[in-house]
Amino acid sequence: MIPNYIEHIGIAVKNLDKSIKYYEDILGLKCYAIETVEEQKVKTAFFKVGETKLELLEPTSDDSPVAKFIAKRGEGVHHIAFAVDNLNEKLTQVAEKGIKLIDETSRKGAEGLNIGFLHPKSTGGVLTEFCEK
Ligand code: CMX
Repeated sequence: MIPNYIEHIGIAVKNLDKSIKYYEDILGLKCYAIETVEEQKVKTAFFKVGETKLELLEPTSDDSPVAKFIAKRGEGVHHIAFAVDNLNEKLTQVAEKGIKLIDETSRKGAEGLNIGFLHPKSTGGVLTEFCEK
């Protein structure tokens, strides 16, 4: 299974406004969308860098997976998302190869994408997301 490209890199932040300022003022990128994903308990901000995006993730509650991540590890790179075709088929394929899935089947993520996560404990410590338009 070959992913098409890196769709986005997720970055956990404590304060979205403060972090947006860094990416805009220092790196010169432009935030093109801010979206709250209720199901994931995060507020997101997106930047395009070529074909790949950066997704800043601010937790919206203390029991958000991102709040837990920041409490344990601090701010920083949280996950890598690969664009794939036939998402559910790809999740099944990697599970058959022994990878632990967080999502057995796809669910809805930011920007209306279908998403599915692989557990970092079976991917060498990198929380991995597959997504499909
Ligand atoms: N990257 C790497 N390792 C991670 C991690 C991450 N993002 N998040 C947690 N871990 C590690 C922890 O450090 C911990 O390791 P140790 O046992 O060695 O300390 C282990 O995984 C278990 O972590 P935990 O804090 O006990 O948290 P949970 O098991 O409750 O949850 C996870 C971990 C990955 C299953 C959960 O965060 C999850 O389901 N994530 C997917 C959903 C998500 O992250 N949504 C937010 C973004 C959504 C979006 O992009 O829209």
